[in-house]
Amino acid sequence: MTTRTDQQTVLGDILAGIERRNPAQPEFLQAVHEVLETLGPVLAARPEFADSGLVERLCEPERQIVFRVPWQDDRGRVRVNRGFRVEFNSALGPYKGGLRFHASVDLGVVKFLGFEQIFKNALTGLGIGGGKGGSDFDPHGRSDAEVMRFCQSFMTELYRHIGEHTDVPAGDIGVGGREIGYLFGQYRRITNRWEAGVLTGKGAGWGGSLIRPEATGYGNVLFAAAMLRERGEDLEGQSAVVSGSGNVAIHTIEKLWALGANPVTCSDSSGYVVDEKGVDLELLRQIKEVERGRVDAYAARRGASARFVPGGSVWDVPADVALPSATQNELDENAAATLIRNGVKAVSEGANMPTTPAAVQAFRGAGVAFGPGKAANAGGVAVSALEMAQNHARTAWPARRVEDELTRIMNDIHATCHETAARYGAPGDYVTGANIAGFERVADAMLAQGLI
Ligand code: NDP
Ligand code: 2IT
Repeated sequence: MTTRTDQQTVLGDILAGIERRNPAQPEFLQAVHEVLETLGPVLAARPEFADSGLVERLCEPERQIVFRVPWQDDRGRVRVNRGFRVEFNSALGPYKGGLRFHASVDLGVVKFLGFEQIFKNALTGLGIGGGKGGSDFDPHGRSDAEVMRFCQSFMTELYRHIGEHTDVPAGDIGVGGREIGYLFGQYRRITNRWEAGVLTGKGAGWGGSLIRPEATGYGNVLFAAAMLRERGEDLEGQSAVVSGSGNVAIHTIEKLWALGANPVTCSDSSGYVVDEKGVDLELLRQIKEVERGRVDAYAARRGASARFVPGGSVWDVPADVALPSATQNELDENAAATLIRNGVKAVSEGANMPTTPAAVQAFRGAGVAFGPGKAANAGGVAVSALEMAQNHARTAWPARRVEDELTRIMNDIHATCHETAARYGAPGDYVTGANIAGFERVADAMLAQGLI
């Protein structure tokens, strides 16, 4: 009989091997570390997982594709970027996960995102494997024509690796409806196929699902509400601090208003805005979605209630609930200490891995309800899977049906994480619950499918 301590030692050895083989990939190692440190109890209870090398297999992507993306800017200058697609795990379905266009993208970043995606997608209960991709292309300040040429060049290589039954990309940072349109158009030209299910996040008029743009932010707020409900509270009247001002942040703010909460901030990489009257959603959408502007413009146009703090930390703003919705490692232990001092009750991750390990520890130690991204932001990919289902059936569901399904899925994920944490001796710990529940589903499938 193996004990949890034995298993933690085995996991420590596995981790050391992964660190040796993947130098200079700090985000990937951080994501792996955070999962492996919670798996001891499940490996002790299910020795067949440890005996079959499942953890080692799960940490090695099935396939990693790195490619050149040449394109021409508006001045006629030739530019070269690097493209990535990491097809991490297909035990539960076709690889599924977004594409990120941001200057910081490298193989380690894509691997961290792909690794997280395996467990997130498993938690949705739907048939989707894990993958992620992107490029170090920086879309800031680029014209529509430049973005289109870049997307066409990117897809000219990517098309051969993807397909509705193989690998289904979607959006992430820097990739929204505009980019998915250009990517889909190029895929269709090259393949001469109307293969709607090859990409998700499409426009509602040509194969996209209603509520997909809203799904990540809405889902995260529903997850936060479920965590509060578990503690006998709700979102009504609670103040909320939100970071970011992109797809996830905007729809987080929208759902917070709808549930009676008061979102008081948004941010971007230049600083944050705090608005005493709560964020004016219409103005924020006009600036971000129509004008593709920055949050300082929001403060300038909003009037006396709002102020822009250049370069500051949005987590200095006191609130009952915090919803990090920008990027990885944006909330560190100093920020956590400030939030805790200011009485935060719940933290729910709209972004992927926005909270540093020390900050997660601080929240756990202070008894703050903490929803890890792989559970809390799974609503986006869940509705992507519903988009694939609609594409396959050549139908389109009404918004109400999609939103009802999203609500059910988020409540199910919350319940699964909560029950799993309790079953494995960590009551109230959603990190352990999410990691073990996601792991068990993928590991059972891999075990059944032989040495893959
Ligand atoms: P967007 O590109 O729409 O918005 C990203 C926002 O985050 C912008 O406000 C951007 O500001 C800010 N941001 C990005 N990088 C940094 C940085 N290094 N420092 C500070 N701010 C930064 O992306 P999304 O809203 O789609 O994604 C946000 C997060 O949510 C990401 O972690 C993503 O992986 C995650 N996510 C997204 C899903 C989706 O469906 N879109 C699903 C699940 C998770 P700036 O313009 O200044 O860079
Ligand atoms: O991180 C994520 O889950 C996403 N960017 C969405 C992935 C998807 O396939 O919809």
